[in-house]
Amino acid sequence: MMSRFIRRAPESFLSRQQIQEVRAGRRGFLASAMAAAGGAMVSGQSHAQGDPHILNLPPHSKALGQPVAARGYGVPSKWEKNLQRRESPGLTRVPQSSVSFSPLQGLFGIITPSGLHFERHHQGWWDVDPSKHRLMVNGSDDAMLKRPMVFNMDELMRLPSVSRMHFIECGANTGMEWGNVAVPTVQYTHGMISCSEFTGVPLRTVLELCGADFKRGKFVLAEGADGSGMTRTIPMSMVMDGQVLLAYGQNGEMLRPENGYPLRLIVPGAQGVSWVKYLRRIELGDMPYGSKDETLHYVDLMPDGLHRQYTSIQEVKSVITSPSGGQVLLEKGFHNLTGLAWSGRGKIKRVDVSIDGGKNWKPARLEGPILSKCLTRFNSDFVWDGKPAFFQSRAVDETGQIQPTYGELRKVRASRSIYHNNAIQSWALEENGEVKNVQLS
Ligand SMILES: Nc1nc2c(c(=O)[nH]1)N[C@H]1C(S)=C(S)[C@@H](COP(=O)(O)O)O[C@H]1N2
Ligand SMILES: [Mo]
Repeated sequence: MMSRFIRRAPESFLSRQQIQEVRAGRRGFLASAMAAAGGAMVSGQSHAQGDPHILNLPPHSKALGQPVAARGYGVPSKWEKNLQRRESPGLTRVPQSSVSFSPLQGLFGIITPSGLHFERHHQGWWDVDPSKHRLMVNGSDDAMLKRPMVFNMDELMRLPSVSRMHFIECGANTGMEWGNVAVPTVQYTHGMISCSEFTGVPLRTVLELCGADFKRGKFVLAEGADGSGMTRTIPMSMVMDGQVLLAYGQNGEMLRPENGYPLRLIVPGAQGVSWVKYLRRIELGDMPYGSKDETLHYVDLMPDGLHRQYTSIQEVKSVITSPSGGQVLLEKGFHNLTGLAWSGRGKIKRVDVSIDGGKNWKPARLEGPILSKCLTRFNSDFVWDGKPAFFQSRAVDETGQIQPTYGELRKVRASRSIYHNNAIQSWALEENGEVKNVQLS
């Protein structure tokens, strides 16, 4: 539901004239806003204008509602149609090799509804028949893994399972800001992150079952079944503590096809590309594999002209999701600043918020649960006096890593990267209430 004080971005319910009406404090705002949202709240309107002594109940208070199980699988309210994952126009040449961004500005808490999870496909998505899907586990030589095996989904789902809440962030999230492109909304600056409860079998369990040599085996190769030939090297140091999962579950049900149904790799803290979807093979080896997606792509161009490889950890980062770019504050007075913080190295320890572009900071309230390698929700009070402001958030993780300013980040990384931009995001609030994406160093 829309807040009375914030117009949602970017596909707003309210026209400029309606915003003026609210500012002028005119009654009937609610009715016109609801009508603009796509439906007439007829009785609401007459309620506001009619005789206050006559109880004029809306139809939903006077008649029978919809029958039970009218929908075998529930869907969001028709009033919430605005909240969609969206493709950034012109970002890629074909829609099969593209990204859809999660609408962070309209989400609450830390779990991303599965239908709004961001998508990144290198070669389009598939709805793979789970009865035909197989996972092969082998070694780079016979001694590396004593019992190579092929599992079907039933066999994998019989094994001891765990459920864990983790974020997944594409390494290219916020990538356009390296060039200070200043895309308009938080959906496009930070929407390649989502967070779910995943269920599956620890990869370590399956490797043990197959008789893996954990002394020689230092890396695994994960391979997807789609046409992108997605292969990534995962160091066994990540696998050994049981955090890497062969997952089939997402938010209490099977994975969505867009997210790799029926099987994907979960690599908590690592960039999205390592979370191979439609997972069909795991190979244990003693060297990094140097596949195309870790030598040509997913490398960071450093100031000295060399590329950094295998930088997979998503460093500490945060963003204020509301108010954020494209939104409009309709009134002065109290507003709740809310946002998300995360770190690929563990738990979030603290988030500070600034309303003056980083001159002064105050700690935000962290909402529980605060979990490792998971999104953390923060909130902070803001009383708007009508003057311009610059909203920023700065996260610190349990290892003591602090989110850098653009100035600090560019000193080390320069400006020609695509991936791993974890700089502090700034939103400028203008006197007319409009919020815009700006880059402060
Ligand atoms: N098989 C396969 N796995 C893949 C990809 C892909 O195109 N094919 N894209 C990767 C990238 S770059 C990212 S960011 C994540 C995105 O996961 P999602 O689509 O579930 O959000 O999946 C990764 N795993
Ligand atoms: Mo990605």
